[in-house]
Amino acid sequence: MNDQDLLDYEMITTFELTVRIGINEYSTFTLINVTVHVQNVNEPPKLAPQRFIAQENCLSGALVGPALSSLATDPEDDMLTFRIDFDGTNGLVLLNAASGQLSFNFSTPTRPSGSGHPIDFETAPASGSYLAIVEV
Ligand SMILES: [Ca+2]
Ligand SMILES: [Ca+2]
Repeated sequence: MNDQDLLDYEMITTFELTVRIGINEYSTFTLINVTVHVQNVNEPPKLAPQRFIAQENCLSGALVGPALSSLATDPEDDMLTFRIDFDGTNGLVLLNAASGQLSFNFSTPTRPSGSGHPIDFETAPASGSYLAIVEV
């Protein structure tokens, strides 16, 4: 935990102090109340790296994992949108911007050429990096 995590608007919005102002080692003093208001900061959404398993020979349109919206959280509960920032699949995977649902798309002309199914474990194990960036 970082020190900055100790001051979280989503956990506490204000806190109060009583400050003693004195002279001569507080033989004479005044007490004042100080209220500190914590200002909210829009923090980015959180989503741990995900690893999904796909069945070979699946149909185009087959879903890949659960919708990322069901896994991502945002401290302010902002509405999240999703996009692929880097595509190591050459267009084999689509991402729904609203739900974060990944699905296969075998109709794209940019997919690697070959005679078999694009997801065939024995002849051409499809591998790639599927990196999804969650943005608010
Ligand atoms: Ca916040
Ligand atoms: Ca946020």
